Amino acid sequence: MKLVRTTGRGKAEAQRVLLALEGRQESSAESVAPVVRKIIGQVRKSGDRALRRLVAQLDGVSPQSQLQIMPDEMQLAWNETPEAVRGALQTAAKNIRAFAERQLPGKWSLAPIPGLSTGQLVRPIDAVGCYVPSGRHPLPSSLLMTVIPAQVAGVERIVVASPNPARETLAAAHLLGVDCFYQMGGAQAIAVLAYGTETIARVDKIVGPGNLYVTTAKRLVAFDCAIDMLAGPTEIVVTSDKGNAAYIAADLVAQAEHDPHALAVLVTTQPSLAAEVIHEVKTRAKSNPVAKESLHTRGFVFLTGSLDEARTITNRLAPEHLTVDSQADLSWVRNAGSVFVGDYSTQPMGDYISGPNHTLPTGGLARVRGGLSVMDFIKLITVQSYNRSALKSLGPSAIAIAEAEGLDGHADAIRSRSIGRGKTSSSR
Ligand code: HSO
Ligand code: ZN
Repeated sequence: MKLVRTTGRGKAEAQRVLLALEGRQESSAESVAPVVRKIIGQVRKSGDRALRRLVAQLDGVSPQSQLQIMPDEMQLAWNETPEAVRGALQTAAKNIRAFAERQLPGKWSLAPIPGLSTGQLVRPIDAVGCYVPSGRHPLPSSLLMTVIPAQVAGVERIVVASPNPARETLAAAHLLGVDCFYQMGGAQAIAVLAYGTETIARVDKIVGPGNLYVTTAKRLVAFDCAIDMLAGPTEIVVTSDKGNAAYIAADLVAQAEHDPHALAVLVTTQPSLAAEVIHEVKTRAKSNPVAKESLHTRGFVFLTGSLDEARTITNRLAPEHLTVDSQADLSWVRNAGSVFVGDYSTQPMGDYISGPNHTLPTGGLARVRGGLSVMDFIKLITVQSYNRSALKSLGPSAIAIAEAEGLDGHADAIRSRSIGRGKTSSSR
């Protein structure tokens, strides 16, 4: 990890590092965009035929096998999954579901004046696609994290796409009762979800993490099909003066092992903690080549002159995962995807089992949004209902604004309900 001092002679360099990190999302997307655009074009033009070819070529799915995975196959995967993993998946699912249920907003109504009722309805999106990557590691946990909030929201058609899904991923799908699972991945899967083929209907929104091809495809289809967010490599920031160096190092290594481009940062005012963590990380990453690489290139320890500065830097980084020392720290946190408090709240617990979603904003997106939630799968539809006297009471104000905007048709629509008011004095 690279030690960055924010005081003394290190100040200017620290600013440069911070500025670079603030703009970290600008990715290598451009390099793969032409290929991805071509794949999307082929799927849109030739549908199933193109999909078959691309899936055979790029996902290694044999041309004979069915792209749709049938429920009995998922059942079989469940049966063959070790008891301990099944139990763990059940516990995780229960906690993720309870958390999502608590997040679900309700319908309500409000009467600004007698005779006018305004309110909101909560409606699920009709159809969503959950992308579950199976690159370096199969991620059954990501299936739980995307499908469960969609189910809690009441989404009717949930389509899961995953290339070469692992047994555990299929088992997780069985546990949740997923009935629409396609083995397809990469840009071709995103294209199918966004535009459909002769046999697979399109969805309204695509969620879930993915590699550079998936992310680029999501960006390219985003005008035609909603997406959750453009998720980049995993990030961890630990902002601590009192934490245990070994625990902090273990958490840094844990998230760093996801990706050679993962970002792992410690922000502290304590030189001794900085030194200990750097030392511990070195030892712990030895046997973990991916973590070793990312910690070497994208591992930073910011040693600041004050707590205030440590907090400002943390908020400027707007990390995906943030660990702080105590509950009191929550008061200064403004930008973070998910916060972990204290020595025992190790981040992998959040990745798997606690309940909050692990699909989180990266690349500074935590400045403007939180993690995936039930809110990503619903719409708030507003409603208003007037009786005649309420229209009479608020109508003149609306007419005044309509006239100020020069929109006579608007004013007339209100007047036509004969609420007993002619043109206002300001009318032309
Ligand atoms: N830390 C990842 C999620 C994950 N970890 C899945 C293990 N499996 C992004 O939040
Ligand atoms: Zn993780």
